Amino acid sequence: MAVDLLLGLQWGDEGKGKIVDVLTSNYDIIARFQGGPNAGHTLEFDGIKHVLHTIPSGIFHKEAINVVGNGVVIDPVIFKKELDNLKQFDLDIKKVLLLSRKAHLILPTHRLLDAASEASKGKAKIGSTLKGIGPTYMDKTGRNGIRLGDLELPTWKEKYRNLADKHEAMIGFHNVDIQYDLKELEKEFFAAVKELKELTFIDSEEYLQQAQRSGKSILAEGAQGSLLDIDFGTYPFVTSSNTTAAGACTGLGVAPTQIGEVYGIFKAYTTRVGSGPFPTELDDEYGEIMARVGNEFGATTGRARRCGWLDLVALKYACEINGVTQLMMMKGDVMSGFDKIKVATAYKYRGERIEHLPYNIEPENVTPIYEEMPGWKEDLTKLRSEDQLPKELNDYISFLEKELNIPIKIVSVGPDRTQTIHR
Ligand code: 2SA
Ligand code: MG
Repeated sequence: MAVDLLLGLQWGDEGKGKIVDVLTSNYDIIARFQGGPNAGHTLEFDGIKHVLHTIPSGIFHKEAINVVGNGVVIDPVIFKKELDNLKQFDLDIKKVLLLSRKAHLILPTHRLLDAASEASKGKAKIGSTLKGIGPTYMDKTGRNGIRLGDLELPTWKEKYRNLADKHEAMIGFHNVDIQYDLKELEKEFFAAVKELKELTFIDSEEYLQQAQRSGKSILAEGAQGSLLDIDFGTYPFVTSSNTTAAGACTGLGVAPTQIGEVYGIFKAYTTRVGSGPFPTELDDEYGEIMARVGNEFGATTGRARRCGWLDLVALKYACEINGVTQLMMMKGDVMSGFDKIKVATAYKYRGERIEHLPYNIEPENVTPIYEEMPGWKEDLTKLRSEDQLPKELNDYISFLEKELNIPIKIVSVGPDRTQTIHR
């Protein structure tokens, strides 16, 4: 059986959590392959909203097995809180949640280093979620990291001490005023590690290969979005992992030849949280409505998300990098009542029209060139089938399908599981 991928095509918050939840009934295993508690995957069903950070979005379906892959970074403290929130669901957590021994640990000092690094950058800060993501991946690639599997060894505390001491010295180098009480943070950390060690650790690459051989279906769940990819995103305003399709191969131990469908999720408009260029960003009433009606606030940090029109130049780029085979369009309902809808189909780049994403998309280099079409008036949130969609929305969908040359298979009309139209 192939491994299918589900990826965000913009700057994150496309609605991955909801769609994984909708698709989970088709899969035996849901696996996260990168990122960590910087992610905020929101699921809504039975009138309740749930936000997951590190735990895969298949957790609410009792039959699904959820794997946290080697490419993920885990903060035991946040993980413990997520587990505590799940206690009300009566899950056999040791059975339905499996953690890769090769996943790296976020230490309290990684979080402090993240804060120090951001503070030292001043206005040029990345706008990170301050969850210690960058410093943890730095220790991974720098070959200093502590992995989940290390917790099974008697020497891990020694390794921890050496690394934490080094981090403290590094915090000093940043020369910023970061207040902290490491003893307190460590108390919380060690208590959380103790609970983490109660869970099931596996060699996840081996587990997933074996699962495939025995005919199990696997869905790999991406976090953040393609434009936040460490290689292909708007560097340096990116996260520290490969959020694109290739990240699923390295983050799970799945070969490229084993990848099946690549589901690409995008919003009918665009949002971005944190710093960095955003060519179609709006500072007008349309952007204000997107933010308000779309409830565009960070699911992890609560920060207001920046909003703008759909950027097809960037979206095409993401579809190509990921090899997207099916698209899913989210939040069209938010734009109901707009008299017009705009889509950037090209950029004016240093005076010339271009249709690809250039190296530098800072505002001084890039101005979007828009196509405009009429909006739809109808409230979409109660619609449940394709034949109920208003003509203007169908025209918008057809336009995007033609431009991207990929079918849009799901149109989401609200956050709830049931507000999902299959085409
Ligand atoms: P980090 O913390 O080092 O990964 O931050 C680097 C950049 O990546 C962005 N980033 C995100 N963007 C959108 N959504 C994310 N998850 C949360 C959510 C974010 C939140 O679902 O809303 O609550 O603020 C996410 N995680 C990282 C981040 O904004 C930086 O630009
Ligand atoms: Mg999110």
